Amino acid sequence: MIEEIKKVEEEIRNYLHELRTREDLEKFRNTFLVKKGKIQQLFDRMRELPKEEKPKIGRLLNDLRNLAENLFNEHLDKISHTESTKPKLDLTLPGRIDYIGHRHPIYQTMDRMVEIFVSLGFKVAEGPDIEDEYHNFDALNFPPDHPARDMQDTFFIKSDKKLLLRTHTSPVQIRVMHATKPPIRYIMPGRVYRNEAISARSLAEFHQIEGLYINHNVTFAELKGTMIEFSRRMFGENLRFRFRPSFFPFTEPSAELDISCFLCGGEGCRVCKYTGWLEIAGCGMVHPNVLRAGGIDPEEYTGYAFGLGIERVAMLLTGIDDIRMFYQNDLRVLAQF
Ligand code: 2NL
Repeated sequence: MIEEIKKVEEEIRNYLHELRTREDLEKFRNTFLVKKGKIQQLFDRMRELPKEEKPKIGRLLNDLRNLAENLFNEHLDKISHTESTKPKLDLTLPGRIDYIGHRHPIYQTMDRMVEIFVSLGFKVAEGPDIEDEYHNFDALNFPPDHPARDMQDTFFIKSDKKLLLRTHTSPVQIRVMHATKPPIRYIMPGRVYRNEAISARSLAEFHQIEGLYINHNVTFAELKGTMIEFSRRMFGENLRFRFRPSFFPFTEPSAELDISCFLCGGEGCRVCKYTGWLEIAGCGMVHPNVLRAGGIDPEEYTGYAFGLGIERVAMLLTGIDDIRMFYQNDLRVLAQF
């Protein structure tokens, strides 16, 4: 009998390491402390013992029961304590969805435009935001007294009268002309700067994409074909087109491209200001002076060029009617696109 009491005591002590959860504790109780448990079974067998042995065994069994009860209570306390200090985890709550961000609508628009021109055979070039007067104005056939050169229109770098923030991406085209021989077929997307009053329609920093194609016998018909194909892919198949005569110092002849309003189909609406037309690009045949400045002989080569404002296109495609909204970083606006 004493042997068996020792065995159960050992069992109880070995159990210690396994008492971690309420379930473990419940198993412990069911094994040792309930009416049919191992300790009570030993108590029951006291009946068979000779009278003299009963007090001794009785004491041993009481000690054994106390040991088991104390261990049970100790661990119950421990488990209750960790349960009450552990942060409550409610597995029925919906998960938190992290907002991981997305491309800005201006750059989504720019990416789409670049993608279309690349599919038409154009390569992409980039250049510095800080330019000199030569690349930004002189090489582009701006006369010395042209108003765009004025401090009112252009941001000059204070420390150096010759340096400025580029007012268009055209200086990159001059750099490409110097760096490569025709055929040249490049687009230049990028940020440009003009000293303008900020309003719903204009900002002092915005984005442009320009294109340039120079080869033997390039004609205005090819310019029209490229602009029309680009417009169909960007804005839709069922468009009508209008090339209106215009003027830029760097092209001759020059034109402005209108597409029929893709919102009202040309019927007239708020976006097209009830004209049925949307102005989307400027373009023309590269002026011979510009080709010469780029080291290309205008007797041998001709070329076309075009430019589009990216914010303007993004406004048409998103329906945002105040250009400042693109740069206020309000996610209630930007996350919609
Ligand atoms: C507009 C008009 C245009 C060009 C940009 C260009 C560049 C070189 C030579 C000739 Cl290097 N032209 N670029 C030509 C016509 C129009 O942009 O309204 N842009 C938003």
